[in-house]
Amino acid sequence: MSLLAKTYTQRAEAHTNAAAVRLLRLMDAKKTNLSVAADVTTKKELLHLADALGPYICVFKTHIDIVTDFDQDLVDQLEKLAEKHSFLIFEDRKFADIGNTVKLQYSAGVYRIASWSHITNAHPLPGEGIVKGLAEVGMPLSRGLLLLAEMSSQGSLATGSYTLEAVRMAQRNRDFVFGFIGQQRMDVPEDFVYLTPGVGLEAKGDGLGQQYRTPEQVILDSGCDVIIVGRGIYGSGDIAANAQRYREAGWNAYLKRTGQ
Ligand code: 5IU
Repeated sequence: MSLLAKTYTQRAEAHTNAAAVRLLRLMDAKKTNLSVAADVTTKKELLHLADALGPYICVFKTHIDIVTDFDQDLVDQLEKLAEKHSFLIFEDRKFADIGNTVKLQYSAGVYRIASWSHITNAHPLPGEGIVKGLAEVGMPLSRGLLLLAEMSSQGSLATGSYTLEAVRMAQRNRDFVFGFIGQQRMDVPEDFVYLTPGVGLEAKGDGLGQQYRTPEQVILDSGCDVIIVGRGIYGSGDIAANAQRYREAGWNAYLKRTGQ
């Protein structure tokens, strides 16, 4: 059976990483492959989005360093909401330094990301030491890592042989690296989970280089697994209704792909 015809639950069997297994199972259980990108700058807004959108999503994606009034209570409450609504937290930190430095950035500082974020991501740019450093912190906590294989923005330099090297790096570190942030699935035998930003049902871009594709293009045509949507959901109107639309579009594309 081809990987793309399998359900998320069936694909969980191909993973040893605890965050990956949890994610794949909860997507089928909740019937959602939607992740919300919560790029908001106050604690109140962030918690509101997590509570209001929690029922519709599998992953809540944060940029914790843009929250002006960040405190430990914010992550305590976020963790409670993750339990309440059964979603995973993904701090979109995009680590990009040498192994020793990212280890400290991941575990220490104001944010102590590893202590609350189930998933985080890293640029393969510095070489494999970045994965090794993050794994030393993340593996004992059952965390999972995504490598940035491609970006959605115009003129991204992460293409061609860079993207292929990202995949090879992931293949060598499958205990911790369970997938990618990318725009299209790469044809390799291993099962990797693809989370894909740059998703919009109406807008085609944002004037700052962002490029949008539809959930169907992402899940069905490009073989990715999770759609990441930010402003398409919280940018205007009824956020729950918007989330439901994206959830349905993403889920229908998955049902079509798996022939369910
Ligand atoms: N994001 C991208 N493109 C990428 C990567 C991350 O847009 O290639 I890697 C992030 C940035 C933002 C979210 O947090 O995903 C997309 O938000 P909008 O749907 O509002 O454009």
